Amino acid sequence: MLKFLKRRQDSETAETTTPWFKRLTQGLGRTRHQLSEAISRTLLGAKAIDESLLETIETQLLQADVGIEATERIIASLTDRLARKTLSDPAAVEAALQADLHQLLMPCEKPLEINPTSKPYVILMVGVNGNGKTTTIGKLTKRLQAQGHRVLLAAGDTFRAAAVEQLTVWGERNQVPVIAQGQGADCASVIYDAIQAARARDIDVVIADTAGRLHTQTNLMEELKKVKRVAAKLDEQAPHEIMLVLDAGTGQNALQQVKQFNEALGLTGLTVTKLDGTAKGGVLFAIAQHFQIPIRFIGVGEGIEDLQPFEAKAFVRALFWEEH
Ligand SMILES: Nc1nc2c(ncn2[C@@H]2O[C@H](COP(=O)(O)OP(=O)(O)OP(=O)(O)O)[C@@H](O)[C@H]2O)c(=O)[nH]1
Ligand SMILES: [Mg+2]
Repeated sequence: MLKFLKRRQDSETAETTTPWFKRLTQGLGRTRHQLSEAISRTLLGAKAIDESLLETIETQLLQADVGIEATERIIASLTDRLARKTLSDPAAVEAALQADLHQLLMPCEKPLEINPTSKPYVILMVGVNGNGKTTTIGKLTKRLQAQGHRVLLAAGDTFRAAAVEQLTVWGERNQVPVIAQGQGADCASVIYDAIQAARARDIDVVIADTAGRLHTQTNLMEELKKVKRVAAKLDEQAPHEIMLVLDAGTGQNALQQVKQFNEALGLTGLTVTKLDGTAKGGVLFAIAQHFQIPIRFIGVGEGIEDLQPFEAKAFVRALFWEEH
């Protein structure tokens, strides 16, 4: 890449030298290739900074799954800057683009905080089959334990054959109790039991697994509404967190998932997994444009360290990071 586009990597900060930032930059490799590298190449070859350049950038944002509305918003901002003559060179365009992308994500940067007065604090994990709910529970358990919380897991996926076993393995790995009733049991009843058990054992946090379901399966969405009602019988604030787990690789379909699960349950948080396996990581911008739901965590791999709280600034920096 040309010298003038050399990133602000002069400013290697503590944030960009952490192991997590390295994982994040690695994990976002395919999305970076699709989004920022393509844009950098465009800027590099640009003869002039004009509307036609912005049109090319517009196409590239759309191709990277940023979505129509978010792309329009970013291009409107760049067009405005162009009119005010603040985009003097390619580096200025890129800096402005990064600033706009960061601003778009900022409202979604709200880390999960366990309220100690809600005991147990109940986290209900929901989402489409295979999106990473159970794995996220395993990683989250470790994270919460490291913060000093006592955790209990509820095996609320009573549908899939090996689901209870899978959660039990995570329980053993983290040495936390798992409350289960086995396959075919009533999910709401398992979670009710788990909250009661947590009370009896002085547990701080209950994380409840649920079976994967499509947002279009109304009967299965009704089952989740029931879980919510039943949990509220023990504590009217429970579940305190209803977290939808999304697979970044689903791209724009993630928007439909958020919409439908939110309408059914009132989501309080999102986790976006598998950013490492996809070029569609731009979907985070679309999600941020459409919903005011906090993105609590992002996942960039299968390892226990590969789930971290979502930080808008680190995300954008990693997306535009250039290896030395
Ligand atoms: N590469 C990668 N794989 C992930 C990530 N998160 C989860 N996975 C993998 O995705 C697969 C499905 O994960 P699960 O946790 O079983 O998904 P689930 O939502 O519980 O699935 P169901 O219970 O069938 O609905 C597993 O192989 C996980 O290891 C991630 O951030 N990156
Ligand atoms: Mg599962």
